[in-house]
Amino acid sequence: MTTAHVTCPLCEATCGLEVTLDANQQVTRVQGDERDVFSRGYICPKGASLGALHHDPDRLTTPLLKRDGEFVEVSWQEAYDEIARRLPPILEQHGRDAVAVYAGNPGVHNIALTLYGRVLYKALGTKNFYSATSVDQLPKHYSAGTMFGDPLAIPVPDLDRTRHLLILGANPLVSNGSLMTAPDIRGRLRGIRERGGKIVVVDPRRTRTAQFADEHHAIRPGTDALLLFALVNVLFAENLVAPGRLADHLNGLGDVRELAQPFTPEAVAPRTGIDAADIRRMARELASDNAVVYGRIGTTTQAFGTIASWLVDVLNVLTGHLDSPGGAMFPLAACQPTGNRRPFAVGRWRSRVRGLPEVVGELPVATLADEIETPGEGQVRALITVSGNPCLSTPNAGRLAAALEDLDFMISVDVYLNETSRHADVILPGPSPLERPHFDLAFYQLSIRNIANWTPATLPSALPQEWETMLRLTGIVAGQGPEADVAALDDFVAAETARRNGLDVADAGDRTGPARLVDLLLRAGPYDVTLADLEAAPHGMDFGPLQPRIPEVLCTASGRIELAPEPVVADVPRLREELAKTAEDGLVLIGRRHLSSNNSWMHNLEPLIRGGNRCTVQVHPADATRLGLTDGGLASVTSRAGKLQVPVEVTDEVRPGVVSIPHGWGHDVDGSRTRVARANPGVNSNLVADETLLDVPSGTSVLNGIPVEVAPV
Ligand SMILES: Nc1nc2c(c(=O)[nH]1)N[C@H]1C(S)=C(S)[C@@H](COP(=O)(O)OP(=O)(O)OC[C@H]3O[C@@H](n4cnc5c(=O)[nH]c(N)nc54)[C@H](O)[C@@H]3O)O[C@H]1N2
Ligand SMILES: Nc1nc2c(c(=O)[nH]1)N[C@H]1C(S)=C(S)[C@@H](COP(=O)(O)OP(=O)(O)OC[C@H]3O[C@@H](n4cnc5c(=O)[nH]c(N)nc54)[C@H](O)[C@@H]3O)O[C@H]1N2
Ligand code: SF4
Ligand SMILES: [Mo]
Repeated sequence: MTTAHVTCPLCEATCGLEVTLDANQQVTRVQGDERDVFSRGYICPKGASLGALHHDPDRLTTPLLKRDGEFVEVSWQEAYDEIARRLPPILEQHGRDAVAVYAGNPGVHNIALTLYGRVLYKALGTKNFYSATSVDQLPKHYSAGTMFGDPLAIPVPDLDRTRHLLILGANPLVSNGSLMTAPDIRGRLRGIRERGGKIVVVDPRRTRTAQFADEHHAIRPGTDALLLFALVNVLFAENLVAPGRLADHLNGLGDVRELAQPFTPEAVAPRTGIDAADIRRMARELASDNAVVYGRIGTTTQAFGTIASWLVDVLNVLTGHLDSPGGAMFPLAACQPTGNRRPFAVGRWRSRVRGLPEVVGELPVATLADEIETPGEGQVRALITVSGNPCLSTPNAGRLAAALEDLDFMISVDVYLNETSRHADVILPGPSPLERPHFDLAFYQLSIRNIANWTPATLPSALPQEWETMLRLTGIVAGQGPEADVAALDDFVAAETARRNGLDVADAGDRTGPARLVDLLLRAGPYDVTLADLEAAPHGMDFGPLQPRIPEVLCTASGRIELAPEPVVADVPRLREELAKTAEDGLVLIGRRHLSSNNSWMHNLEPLIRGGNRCTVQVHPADATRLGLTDGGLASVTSRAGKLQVPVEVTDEVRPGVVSIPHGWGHDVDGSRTRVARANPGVNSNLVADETLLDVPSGTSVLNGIPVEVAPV
C-alpha cells in the first residue's frame, strides 16, 4: 500500500488529496489531505472520483485513427505519420489560418498543455484560435485588461477577511469557486458569518449559495449591468464614493459618475426585478462595511458581460475596497505569467465572416462554424481540439457538429472518444491525472491566498506525456516532420523561458519538460523558492494572505486605473437602449451546474452519475400552469438556433419567466465510446444556445438569458 499527496486538477479549488493505492496500483481510497496548507482536508465528490477516472475502462490509452469511418487503435508512429501526411499540405496550400484550434477547459488545469500548448499554437501561427474562454470568463479579461492594463490582473474576493460579500451570478457552493481559488467555500462563507458579516446573492435561481446567504435577489437574467450601474448611481448620489488611497491612482472618476446618471434605482427596478429601495440599501451596505463585489458565469456569459464585469470592479474601487484586505485583491503567484506586460489591446485582427474582434489572442468560438462553412480565402479546413468538447459546450452545437464533418482533417488531443472527438481523424490521448505531475499555474494567479504546491506523478505513464505530444505536433507544423527531436525542442522552449526571465537555463539542472519550466518560473518569481523546495513540501507552501499591489500591478499606458476605459464605455449606449425597452414577458433560458458534474466530461464515472442524470428543465410553478407543463412530463424547448426535448421539473427555485437546463449533457450520439454517459445521456442544452447572441465588446456567447419557447410534448 502506498499513499500519495496530490493536488486535485479537476476544478479551480486546488484541493490537496491523499490517494491510497494497493500493491497492484489500484486506487483504493481518495480523501482530503488534512495537512494541505490551503484545503485542510476538504474534498468534493469529483475529487473523490479521481480513482474512478484513472481506472475508467473507456479512457483512451492508445491513439485512434479513423479508417473508412471507423476508429482503429494505432501506434503513436502511425498516428503521427498520418498527421504529417495530411496536415502540412493544408497549411501549404491554404495558409496558416486554414487550421483552427479549439482549446478546452481541462488544458488550463494541466501544466503540459498550458506550457506547451502555447508553443504549438505559436508555431501554427493561425488567427483562428478559439477556446472555452469565449464561453466563459473572457469579459473579465476584457475589463481587467482595459482597467488595469493586464487581462490576467483579475482581482479576487479576499474571502477570509471580508465582512460583506455580494455575489452575482455564481454558485460557489456547487462550483467550488471560479476566478476565486478557494478550497472549502462553505467553511469560508461560514467564516464571514462568524465574523458578523453578511452574504448577499443575486441570481435568478435560489441556488445552494443563495439558500446559504443572508439575502437573495432573484434578478431577471442579463440585467446585472443595470443593477450594478444603479449601485454606482446611488454611491454618487448619496456621497458614498470613497476610493481612499486609490484616489491617487485613478482616471475617469467623473466619467463614471456621468455614465451612471440615467441608471437610477427607479429606472432599473422594473427591468431587473429588484426594488429600488433594496438597491439603495445594497449600495449603502457596500459602502459602510468591509465589502467586496464578486461576479461569475451569470455575469460574464450574458448580453452585457463586459459592462457587468467592469462595474463589479468599479464598485470595488468606488467603495475603497479594491486592493485592500477584505476587498478585491490581486494575488501574487509564485510563478508569474511570462513576458508581455504591455498595455492591453483588442481587435488586432477580426474574424473573416462576421468581423468579430480578437480579444486576448482569440476569436469567439460562436463564430467557428461560420469560419468552417463559409468558402473563400482563409476558410478553416482543419481543426485541432485540445482538451475541448465544443460539440457540447458551445452555442448552436448542432450546427458546429455538422460543420466539423465538412473539415478536410481534424485532430483531437483528448482522453475520451466523445461527442467532439468522434468527428476527428486522429485522436491523441494523454495520461490520467495520476500519471503526470501537476502544478496549478493558472489558478494560483486567482488564489485567495498565495500558495504553491507541486505534485509529482503518482504512477508511471504508459502514454507519452502531453507536453511531448504538443512538441511532436509543433515539429510537424513547423515543417520538421514526424521525427522532430522533441528533446531539442524542449531545450529550446526552456532556453527561451530562461532568457525572457533573465535566467540561465542551467539553473534548472537536468530537469526536462514542465518541471524545468516551473523551476525556472519559480526562480524568476517573487518568492525565494525553487522546485526542490516545493518537492520537499508535499502539502504545499503558504506565502500568506494577499497583499496590496497597486500601483505595481498596473500596466495601463497611463500607469493608473482606467475607471472609464474607452472600449467598455463604447458599449454603454447599448445598455441605455436596453434600459429604455419595456420588459418583455417571454421566457429566457439559463444554465446551472451540479456538484457531481464537471462541464461535459465526467459523466462517464459511475460514482458521479449515481442516481441518474439531473438534466431537466426547471420551470416555475406559475409558468408551468400557464404553459400546461407537468412535473416529470416532457417539454420541447425551442429557440432561434434549435430545438430539444427534456423532462420538466416544476420548482420555485427559478424565478417566473426563467427556465434552467444544465449544460454538458447530450451523450447519446453515434460513435462515442463513453458507456456510462451514454446510458445517462441527458440533452445538450447548447442545441438551443444561439450563436448570434453575444456580449458585443468581447464576443462572449450569451449562454444565460436565451429567449426560448417551452411547450408540453
Ligand atoms: N450552456 C452553457 N454552456 C457552457 C457553459 C455554461 O455555463 N452553459 N459553461 C462554459 C464553460 S464555463 C466552460 S469552461 C466550457 C467548457 O468547455 P470545454 O472545455 O469545451 O468542455 P469540457 O466539458 O471541459 O471538455 C473537456 C474535454 O477535455 C477532455 N479532457 C479531460 N481531461 C483531459 C486531459 O487531461 N487531457 C486532454 N487532452 N483532454 C482531457 C475531455 O474528455 C473533454 O473532451 O463550457 C462552456 N459551455
Ligand atoms: N460541480 C461543478 N463545478 C464546476 C463546474 C461544473 O461543471 N460542475 N464547472 C467549472 C467551470 S468551467 C466554471 S467556469 C465554474 C463556474 O462557476 P460558477 O459561476 O460559480 O457556476 P454556475 O453554477 O454556472 O453559476 C452561475 C450562476 O449564475 C446564475 N445566472 C444565470 N444567469 C444569470 C444572470 O443573468 N445574472 C445573474 N446574476 N446570475 C445569473 C445561474 O443561475 C447560476 O447559479 O464552475 C467550475 N466548477
Ligand atoms: S473542489 Fe475541485 S479541486 Fe477540490 S476535490 Fe473537488 S474537484 Fe477537486
Ligand atoms: Mo469554465
